[in-house]
Amino acid sequence: MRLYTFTITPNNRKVEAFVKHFDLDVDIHHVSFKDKETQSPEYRAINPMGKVPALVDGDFRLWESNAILTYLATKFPQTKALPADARGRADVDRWLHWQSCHLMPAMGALKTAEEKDLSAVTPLLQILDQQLAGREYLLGGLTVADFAVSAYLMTKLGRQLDYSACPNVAGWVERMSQLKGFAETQMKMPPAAA
Ligand SMILES: N[C@@H](CCC(=O)N[C@@H](CS)C(=O)NCC(=O)O)C(=O)O
Repeated sequence: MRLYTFTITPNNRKVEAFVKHFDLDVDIHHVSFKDKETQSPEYRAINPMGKVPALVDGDFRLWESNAILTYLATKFPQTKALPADARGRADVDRWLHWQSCHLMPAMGALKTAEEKDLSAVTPLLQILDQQLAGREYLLGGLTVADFAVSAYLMTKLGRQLDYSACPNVAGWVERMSQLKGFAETQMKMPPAAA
């Protein structure tokens, strides 16, 4: 199984962190944007969107980071990162969709807005904070949803948000950052030029 990735973005880091956290038998390939690798016909045959991440498992080619997360959790049940019962699975799906339909656009808007308008992000953090009250992870035990959502709050922008009104989120992001997978995918800033 081979994962095509580019660690620095949250959609990639969430999957790479999952693989590393559970030491999954997955070959990690960092694509070269400099060489326009994702635009090559070979890569487009894997992901016609020309984006990362993507996963190749034999003749199966999968793209969309959250689909990759649930596929890996299904293929490697020892991770216990995807509940098998209908409600548990639906709960995970809820947070995966919430991340891609709500959190990602709200964070994306922050990047492009001239005036940083937090009005879209603040209510989302409050909802997350309520969910995390009394829980170590989003659904109690560690699931793929924790990887998908927390990766967005570990970006440079995510780390700059004000968490004073949502201490449960702050504690959870800190716990997630310390997990092996996220610690190993921490991007180091290059040393400042002399
Ligand atoms: N919804 C997709 C988003 C994939 C995506 O936009 N990947 C970006 C990096 S986060 C990418 O490959 N950008 C390079 C490009 O568009 O050329 C997912 O979750 O996998």
